[in-house]
Amino acid sequence: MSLELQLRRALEKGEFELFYQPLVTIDDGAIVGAEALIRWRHDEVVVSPNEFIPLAEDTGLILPLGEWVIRTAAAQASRWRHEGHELSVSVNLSPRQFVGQDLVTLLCSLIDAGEFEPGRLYFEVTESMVMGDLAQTQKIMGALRDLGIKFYLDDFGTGYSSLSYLKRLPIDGVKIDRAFIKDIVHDQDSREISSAIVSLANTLHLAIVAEGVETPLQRETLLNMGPMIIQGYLASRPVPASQFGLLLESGR
Ligand code: G
Ligand code: G
Ligand code: NA
Repeated sequence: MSLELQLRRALEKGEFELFYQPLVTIDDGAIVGAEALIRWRHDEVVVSPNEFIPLAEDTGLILPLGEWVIRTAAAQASRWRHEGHELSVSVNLSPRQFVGQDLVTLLCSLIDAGEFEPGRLYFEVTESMVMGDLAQTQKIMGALRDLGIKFYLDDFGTGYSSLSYLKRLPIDGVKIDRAFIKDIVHDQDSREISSAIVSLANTLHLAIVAEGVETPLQRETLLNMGPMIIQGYLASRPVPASQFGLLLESGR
């Protein structure tokens, strides 16, 4: 069976699952968010999205798959909220979803179903995704923002951001790419770039998330740059929702 067909079957059979990785405040480690990361449980093996997202994008399967991701993440955010946990949930958008899917209609249906908390769902978009047709991007992001969606600019620092975009689009925060965090302790360039991103984000009143924080020393280096949110193996790997629930319970 082709991988494409296997993916279609997997969607019908409910073999996809969202894992969640905590976003925590750098100073006290409080969980303020979760990034939803898709997994495929296939023949008892957990398959990484790197193995199937590119194909899903090429074949258009990313549209139903992406809709499932948004619905599932929004429902999970509501569940946590009803359990008394104040956190946001972010999902990754593919470029094709951003332009090719009626995200506004989808979100309206979630709002009607009571499965969506305005202000708690973030879409993670990349620089290349939003750098095309500025008027079109402003229209899409503006409509979604009006419905209560927030935006993180993902993998920040690796693309070609025109800084004016940061001001002209409704972006709430930037995620510093883990390529910079990886060498931040020993490499002065990585440290200076990270520090420059932090200054820029502070100037523009954007939230800052440092990705891929794995060690206490990386955390300490970032702590010197000011308040921010960190994400990475130091706090936790991405885990199934049930396990994430335990992290939330132990954090209170
Ligand atoms: O979770 P992991 O680090 O293995 O994810 C690998 C890549 O897959 C990351 O770049 C991540 O952004 C992407 N990815 C994970 N989940 C989703 C998803 O639901 N939709 C899209 N479009 N990409 C995802
Ligand atoms: O930004 P993006 O969506 O590409 O990032 C998500 C990816 O990063 C996922 O594949 C996730 O598993 C991975 N990831 C999360 N934390 C860490 C970390 O601390 N170290 C490394 N190497 N990868 C991480
Ligand atoms: Na992401």
